[in-house]
Amino acid sequence: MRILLTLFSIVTFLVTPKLTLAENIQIEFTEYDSYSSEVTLINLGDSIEWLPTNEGHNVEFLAGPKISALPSKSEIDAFYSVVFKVPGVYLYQCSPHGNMGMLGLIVVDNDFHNLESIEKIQLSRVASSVIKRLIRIAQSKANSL
Ligand SMILES: [Cu+2]
Repeated sequence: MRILLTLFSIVTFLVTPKLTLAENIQIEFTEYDSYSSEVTLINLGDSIEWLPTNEGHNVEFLAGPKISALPSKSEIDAFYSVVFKVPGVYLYQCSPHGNMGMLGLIVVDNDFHNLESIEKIQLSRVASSVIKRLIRIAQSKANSL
């Protein structure tokens, strides 16, 4: 009987499709005028929540795979949540601190097809060098998946 049960559970394990449930990732505003996660790789359908754990920050999307359908800008010091339904690379900044390098990159489904449009964005010198660094991190994270 025990053998049958074991066999049954092995077979069940083998035939059950792997369920990938949508994840919810949290990013905090830090006291160093930065996001707690600068580069975030997620799957299609996952959501990201930005927590106003430090004052004076928000989330403003600068680029994404569908420029016409970028998430709206969040209020300063407000909780913010976005579900990502289009694969690609998204760039966002904190409106008051973007020029100082408070930026974040999100890659949905490991899809870098619109990376060029992100590299072309004209920002301050500090912001541009931060974006270059974030892109390098994203690519090395993607390669190690
Ligand atoms: Cu800020």
